[in-house]
Amino acid sequence: MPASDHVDLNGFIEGVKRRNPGQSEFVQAVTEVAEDIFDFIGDKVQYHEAQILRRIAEPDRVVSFRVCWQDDNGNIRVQRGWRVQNNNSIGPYKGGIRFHPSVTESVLKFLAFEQTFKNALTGLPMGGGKGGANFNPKGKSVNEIMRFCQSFMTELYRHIGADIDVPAGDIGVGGREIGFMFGQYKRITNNFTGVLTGKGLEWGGSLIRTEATGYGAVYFLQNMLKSRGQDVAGKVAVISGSGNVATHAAEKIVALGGKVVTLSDSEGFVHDPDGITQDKIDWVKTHKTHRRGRISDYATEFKSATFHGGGARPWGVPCDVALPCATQNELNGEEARTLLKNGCTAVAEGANMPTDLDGVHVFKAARILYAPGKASNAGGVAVSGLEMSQNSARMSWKEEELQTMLKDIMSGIHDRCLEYGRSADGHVDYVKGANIAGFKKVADAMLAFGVV
Ligand code: NDP
Ligand code: 2IT
Repeated sequence: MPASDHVDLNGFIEGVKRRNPGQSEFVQAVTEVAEDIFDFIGDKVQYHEAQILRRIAEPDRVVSFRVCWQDDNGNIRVQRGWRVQNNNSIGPYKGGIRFHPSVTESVLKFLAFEQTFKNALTGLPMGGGKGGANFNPKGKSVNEIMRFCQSFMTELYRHIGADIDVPAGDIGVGGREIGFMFGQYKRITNNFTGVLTGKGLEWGGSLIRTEATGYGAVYFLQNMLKSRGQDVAGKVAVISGSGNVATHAAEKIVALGGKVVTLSDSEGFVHDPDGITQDKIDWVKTHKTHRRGRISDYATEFKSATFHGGGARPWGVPCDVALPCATQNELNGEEARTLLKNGCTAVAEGANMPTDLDGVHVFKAARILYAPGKASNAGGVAVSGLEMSQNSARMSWKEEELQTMLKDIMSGIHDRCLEYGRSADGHVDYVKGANIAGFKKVADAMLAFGVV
């Protein structure tokens, strides 16, 4: 066997750390995947020889650029923007854009790496990418957001294209921001093409894209529960976040007869023991998106709820199922143990890498139903893939057709996790299943291409 980083897991991780100094989120994401892949490729010499994991863990390219814009007071502001194109072996780069002050190259590299596996799991032809900027949309006027989006796209446009790289939304980027970016792309290139997804319905968007990530996460949870003869109906759910993914996950839990008792934002969480009903979810959507308000106001609006501030997280509230839907590393090992102690038996991640490595190990060891984001939150990018298909064919599918496709894709991902994650005693390690199934598809394509 030729000398290879793949021979020894610790040596491989040390190499990743050495080559990516200070990039803890990226190292964390690669470590979680490598722990499973090393077992799988132990007896598969072709993957070692071709250094496949080493190559997937090195982005094809990282583009970084300056984004200048002018605030409402006339001050010139300078932000940093990026697009990480991780891997396009099975299709054009595809993944969201995040605007948040915590965005760094490390965060976007971890997200683009995860996206590569997630997109492979959907069964659709999409590679992995991610972009964003350290821009804080909070407290900015709509005009400031528009100017920022236009400036961001004035650089990004040269790196993307319907068959090259197709961005979408993520934290801080929703329909409004996609509109501003698409408008600027079209203006610069004079090209009306499916270069972004999450577009408005009037200009090439797909039905159910907005709902797809949250709904998909609950469909995945449903699939996991079914494998143990259970259902969402009657289950108490703890959810973090109060943005796109959290509110739509909550909506689907409620529609299926479950009870949602928490939502959160970066300031804290609300606990509503009476249940967060559809009316209350609608209020949250309007309050957070259109009024850009805080989740703490929920407890003023609805007297049944209490607000827990200081950045408190909801994992101490007793529940049957938990859905972390806010951000990375929002659930640590201790919080994972608290969830288990309080009776939680299933976790479906709506966010990307919300559970830290300690927490992942706690859930894996407890053998609960635990779905990693790359499997359970893939519904969003899956419907983005369907938006690309509709744009290419210049047609649009009906809502019922898309709902059926989303459900089928989520159960297909569940099947893929079973194929590679089920052990001899019948237990399913969904993290392992998702990592191996995603890896294998990308790896086999890379083998076909030779050394490129
Ligand atoms: P939104 O911007 O709509 O909402 C983000 C939510 O998370 C807000 O409630 C926000 O609170 C909270 N949040 C963000 N950062 C932090 C932080 N550092 N600490 C605590 N809370 C935080 O984003 P989305 O709902 O779209 O995204 C949520 C997660 O889901 C992300 O991990 C994203 O990558 C992932 N995801 C999103 C998909 C999509 O289609 N949108 C697809 C797949 C995954 P606050 O308002 O205080 O900032
Ligand atoms: O993390 C994700 O999968 C997303 N933010 C959605 C990406 C997409 O291209 O729809």
